[in-house]
Amino acid sequence: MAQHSEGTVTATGKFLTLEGTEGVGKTTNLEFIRDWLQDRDVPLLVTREPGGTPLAEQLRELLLCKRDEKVDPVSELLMVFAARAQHLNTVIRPALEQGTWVLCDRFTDATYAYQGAGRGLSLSMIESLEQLVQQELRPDLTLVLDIDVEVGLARARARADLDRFESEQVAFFERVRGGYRARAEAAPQRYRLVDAGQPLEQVQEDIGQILEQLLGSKLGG
Ligand code: T5A
Repeated sequence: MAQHSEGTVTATGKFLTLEGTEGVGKTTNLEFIRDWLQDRDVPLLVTREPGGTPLAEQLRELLLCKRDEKVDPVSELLMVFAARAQHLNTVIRPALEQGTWVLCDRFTDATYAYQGAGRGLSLSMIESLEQLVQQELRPDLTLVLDIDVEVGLARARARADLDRFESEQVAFFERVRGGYRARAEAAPQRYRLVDAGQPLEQVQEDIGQILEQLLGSKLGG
């Protein structure tokens, strides 16, 4: 169940999000979760943030590309939420309302972690935008893949050229990781922290167990 702007609760698909710092293995595990759910005939839409619509993907490019001009954190925050409004209202909400589950690679927890804990923007500023853009809609379940920052960055570096966020200093990612962990600890009914430093097989074993619980309706909204 997900709660909607009118305050009514309707039968909808479940809204799952996957989060974590750089190199944590989100893309790898998103594919695992997709296959796991599809094997059990769950109607599923897989999408990502920033992005998920043509306009939001353009905003993603603007956000990620390296540039000489320093990007103001509030400007960054507003671009993230501009992309989110488009994505939420044209893709995510309609899918959930049709009973389709949505699996999203990052969502607003990334904003709290990167723009909040990482850049130092105030919680109240982010909460105001979250309320404006999402009203009452929140994920039913958020998997936070957690890893030592240096290990994750080494994986990210080995994979591809670094984007604007990935080029930040280790201290920035330590704050981001702390932001994720604090949110997960504050609301254990919605979040599951997964040790992503383990061998991939064990990470996926842990994720599979969480999904079993979700399908058995022991988790989520
Ligand atoms: N952002 C986003 C914000 O600042 N605010 C916001 O509100 C939002 C929504 C782009 C950036 O946007 C910022 C945060 C981000 O910096 P992104 O593209 O989702 O977001 O970010 P990435 O971190 O680049 O995500 P990816 O999914 O592309 O990379 P990952 O998580 O690094 O995942 P993956 O699967 O490519 O894994 C990296 C490598 O590790 C290996 C994989 O094979 C791969 O080579 N690996 C493992 N190796 C050993 N053991 C394991 N258990 C492994 N798991 C994976």
